[in-house]
Formats: sequence, C-alpha cells, structure tokens
Amino acid sequence: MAELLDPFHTILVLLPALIANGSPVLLSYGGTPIDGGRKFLDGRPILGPGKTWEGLAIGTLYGSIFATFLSSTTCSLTILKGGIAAAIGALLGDMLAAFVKRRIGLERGAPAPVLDQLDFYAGALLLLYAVGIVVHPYTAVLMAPLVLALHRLTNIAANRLRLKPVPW
Ligand code: CTP
Ligand code: MG
Ligand code: K
Repeated sequence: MAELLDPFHTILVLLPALIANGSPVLLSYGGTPIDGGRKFLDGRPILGPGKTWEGLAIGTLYGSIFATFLSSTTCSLTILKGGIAAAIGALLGDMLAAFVKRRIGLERGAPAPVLDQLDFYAGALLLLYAVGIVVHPYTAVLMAPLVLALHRLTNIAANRLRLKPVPW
C-alpha cells in the first residue's frame, strides 16, 4: 500500500536527501570514480571524475544518519524508510544528471541550470515513490522553490568554505 505524505513529513524526508546531496563535497575533490575513468560510446567520460564511490558512501551514510535522527525524534518509521530512500535517490539522480551533462559535452562541474539544482530532488521523489511513499505532485511543485533555495545556499557555503571551486 502506498502512503501519501503530508507537506510536513515531505520536508522531513527531503532533508536527508539535501544532506546526502551536499555531503560528497566534503571529500574535497578526490575519490575513486564510479565509471572507473571509462568513456561512453561518444568518447566522453560516462559520468566523469565528480561522481565517486566515496561520495556515494558518504552521502548515503550522512543522509541515513540524519534520517535515523529525524525518525527517532518523530517516532516515525516512514521517516526512516523515506529519508534513506530519498537520500539514495538524490545520489542516483545526481549521477543520472552527470551522465546527461557528459552526453551534451559539459565537463565535470560545468553549470547546467535547473538540472544541477533539481536532479537530486527528482531522484529523491522517484525513489520515495519506488518504496511506496508518495509525495503529492502539488506538494512536490510547491516545495521545489524551497529545495532550490536550500541547494543554492549550501553550494554557496561550500564554495566560501573552499570545499568547492564553484558556487553551484
Ligand atoms: N562528489 C563525489 N561523488 C558523488 C557526488 C559528488 O565525489 N557521487 C563530489 C565531487 O568531488 C564533486 C563534488 O562532490 O565534484 C560536487 O558535486 P556535484 O556538484 O554534484 O558535482 P560536479 O563537480 O558539478 O560534477 P558534475 O558536473 O559531474 O555533476
Ligand atoms: Mg555541480
Ligand atoms: K549535481
């Protein structure tokens, strides 16, 4: 049975997704590329060096820890399951966007407006759906500006802290 989330619980499951998306940058530009440095049919990197196993691991770990914290304070198993799903979905969405960016010839870190900000959000919503937790489309659209703003703020902060060479 699918479970429809209200706006408040939607925010609670999306926070681990934001954490998961934002934490790989703490690796400060290093790690083992998921694509192993391999090229796609077009001769360009499959994902590029900005998508690493360490990034996936740290994002999943921090996202899951935060989901555990939120679920224990709210006594909700849906928040635990949803938070972890959203965190993993966010990382997968980010990988898919990197695949698309490489296909259109954009280098690692090159800005891709909208895609860069909403890739992880779409990935989170999709994986939530896959585990039977549904965010109403209206809620999803209404949350988008908030998600965009938070994503923007965390990237500017990462740039100021010299964790990231660009503020997007
Ligand atoms: N990162 C990582 N592994 C991931 C995701 C991110 O190691 N699965 C790290 C990389 O150092 C990456 C940084 O976090 O450069 C910032 O993430 P993001 O902005 O998503 O990557 P970009 O550098 O913009 O690379 P791309 O163009 O491929 O998205
Ligand atoms: Mg980027
Ligand atoms: K991204």
